[in-house]
Amino acid sequence: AEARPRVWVSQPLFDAVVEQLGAHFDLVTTAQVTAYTPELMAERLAGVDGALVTLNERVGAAEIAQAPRLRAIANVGVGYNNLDLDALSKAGIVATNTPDVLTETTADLGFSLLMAAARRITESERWLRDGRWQQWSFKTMLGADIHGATLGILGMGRIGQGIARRGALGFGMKVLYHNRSRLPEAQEREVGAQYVDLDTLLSQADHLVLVLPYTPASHHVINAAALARMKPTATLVNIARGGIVDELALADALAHGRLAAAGLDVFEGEPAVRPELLALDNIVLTPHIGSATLATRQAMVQLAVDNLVAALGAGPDAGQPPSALNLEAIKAA
Ligand code: 8YV
Repeated sequence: AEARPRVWVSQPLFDAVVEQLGAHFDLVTTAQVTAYTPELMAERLAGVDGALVTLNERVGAAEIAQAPRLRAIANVGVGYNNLDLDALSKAGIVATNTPDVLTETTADLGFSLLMAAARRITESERWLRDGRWQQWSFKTMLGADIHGATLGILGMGRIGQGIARRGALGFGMKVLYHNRSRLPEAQEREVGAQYVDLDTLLSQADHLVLVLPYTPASHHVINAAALARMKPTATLVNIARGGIVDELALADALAHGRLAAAGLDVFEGEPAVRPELLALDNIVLTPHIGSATLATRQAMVQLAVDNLVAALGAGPDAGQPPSALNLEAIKAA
């Protein structure tokens, strides 16, 4: 019999999914690693035909060069800045991600962070638990309104549109957005958002949510100059990738009253979080849980598995993974 493809799974998965993978592949599992070095990644990828990876696992040209058997990388997550798509395409390796299944869950978390930051919920709770609530007062923990405010969204993909709908339909917000490309008018109407340039977005938003992919072009888009354009009463929420924000500039703006509050689910050096951010009270910090509900995580892993099975030539979608990122680029390479 022909040897079954070998597949490396980088993180412990749900049992039902492991069983499905086991039906098609010989599985290689390894202990969880916080930060892979390129050497260790290369070692993990060296003898396998496919891999199921997360945002922690960087797959670049150096790693691929040492993985002659590798034919497919299934990324669990919609963002794939951990993958060097060019290098993968040149090497003929199919890369896939997990869009759609996490859209609404991640939009929920974005809105939660916005509300928690603007209404100072976690700060209030710390204060209460510290025993500092001596008496009710008119001026205790005054926050900013969500309803009726102007919501700015930077990045208008699926998740951005989910945030826009929540703001426009649920909270009566005026929704402005900026994106690499403008949405068709009908779609703008459907999500209730209006296109503006970046400068207008920064200066008019009462609350700004970042939901754009992390690329060289979006590195530190929110830097000191961008923060200076924002209202001092504004809230900033980042549910995209940490590197989009200059965290030291953000900490400085929050510490000196140039920005009211922030909610961050992602960090430049995660899982490490800068002490400058941890020191602030007007910030809500969550450990990259945007897609973290049981149903959504299961759906993401299932989609990654379906992709991997198809990419390695098995199952009903053989050769046509449901969310491949580079089939065209491989053909062109
Ligand atoms: C994932 C995410 O938890 O989808 C993304 O882009 O950041 C999260 O949903 C993460 O990517 C897991 O690999």
